[in-house]
Amino acid sequence: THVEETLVLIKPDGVVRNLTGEILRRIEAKGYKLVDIKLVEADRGRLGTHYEEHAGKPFYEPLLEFMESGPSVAIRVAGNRVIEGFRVLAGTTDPTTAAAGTIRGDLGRDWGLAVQQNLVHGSDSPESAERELALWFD
Ligand code: DAT
Ligand code: MG
Repeated sequence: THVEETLVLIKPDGVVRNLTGEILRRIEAKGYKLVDIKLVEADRGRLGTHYEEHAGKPFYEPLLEFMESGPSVAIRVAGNRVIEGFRVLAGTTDPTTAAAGTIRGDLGRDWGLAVQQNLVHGSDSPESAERELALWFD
């Protein structure tokens, strides 16, 4: 086994739609452990750093505005190969075409909403996980 930690965010759309419990249920059902968890109203500084790889892209500003629109739940999650595994659980970025059985595929809404409203974030590599966990947790 290869135990890792990853940063999961339940984004403002997930919180406002009362899906926090359902998303946590899926993470725990998979066998992952919740190591730390908190509700956060992230400021622009933190969000800009979090999404710095996307700075300058057309969706960057709308993405930050959306992430500032309400609280997110930040979770430190531990588990065997959890970095890749959580992203499989989350499904692909666009909920429109995310596979059934995934968080985005089952719960994401395709009512002409922007792609950024895709319920969750998960770190995409060990380097990202280390950087993002340091950014969101002390
Ligand atoms: P992911 O969240 O699956 O890692 P990403 O890192 O490529 O995806 O992008 C970060 C977020 O930005 C993503 O969750 C939603 C938004 N986003 C990505 N591509 C987009 C696009 N083409 N149009 C609008 N929003 C987009
Ligand atoms: Mg990403």
